[in-house]
Amino acid sequence: MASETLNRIESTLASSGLILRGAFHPERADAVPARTDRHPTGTLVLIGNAGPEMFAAFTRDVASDPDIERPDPLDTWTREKLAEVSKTMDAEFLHVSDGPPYHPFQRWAMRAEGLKPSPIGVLVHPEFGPWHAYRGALLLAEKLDIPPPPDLGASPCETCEDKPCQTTCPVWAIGGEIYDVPVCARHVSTEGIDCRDGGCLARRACPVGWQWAYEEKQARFHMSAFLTAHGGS
Ligand code: B12
Repeated sequence: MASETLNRIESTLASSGLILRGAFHPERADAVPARTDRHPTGTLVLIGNAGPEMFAAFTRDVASDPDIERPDPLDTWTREKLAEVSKTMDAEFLHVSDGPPYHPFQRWAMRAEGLKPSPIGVLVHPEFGPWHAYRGALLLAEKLDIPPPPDLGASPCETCEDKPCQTTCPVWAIGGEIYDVPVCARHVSTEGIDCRDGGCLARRACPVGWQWAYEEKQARFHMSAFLTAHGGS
């Protein structure tokens, strides 16, 4: 990315494994909230993860800090990292889990990186497939010099003939018109051992970026967080 400020954000985040996920100049339709200091947001910078680095840094830090807040240690840790970088950059931040109502992170990601949603709603990246996520957004008052989003061409889902993400879920919780969260949670908490240990089967069925699929420890962590939030009874 062209801007010096973006380079500084990137190097400040480097040790946490968090990465830049694009930036854009918000317009009214983007529904970006005002900064608390009432300066308009000139640039929104998305921060997220892809590849194993963030989870490795998180587990290292959490192992050495028994006080990290549960039941959402990853949220607590990413908030700390976003707060640190915000302070250095005179930015404010929004967390991906703030809400409800939730901030439209996926819509912002489509704007920042030109990604498209898969049939199951998760945005598909041409390299990482569905194996990437967002952790926060920095709101900068300055209108940075940023390049236009990359031209990623058509979504890989358009040429995916079988669309296994739509047909793999054994209980049809995902793949249809809606994502049936109670059905998913019930299955994951009972006979869905494979989902519990390896992550959502529909997401794992994607043929794009499978080499970036989360390792077992990370997959188990996310599924356990999902069950903590959604019970599964
Ligand atoms: C609530 C929530 C859930 C709920 C689901 C609620 C529901 N009934 O769908 C629960 C907790 C169950 C859940 C589960 C998962 N989630 Co979730 N979730 C969220 C959260 C916090 C809010 C979503 C929301 O309501 N946004 C508000 C609307 C207004 O925002 P929006 O961007 O404008 O929404 C647009 C998109 O969501 C898109 N869209 C959403 N679904 C669909 C479906 C289709 C068919 C299409 C075309 C578009 C589309 O259209 C919306 C309108 O523009 C977001 C984070 C966030 N702040 O966005 C993560 C988020 C969407 N989840 C994410 C993930 C990865 C998952 C899981 C796969 C995690 C896992 N354990 O494996 C599962 C599976 C769900 C799935 N396949 O989408 C990621 C997606 C990353 C990506 N690559 O796109 C997000 C962005 C979080 C993150 N840290 O990055 N999630």
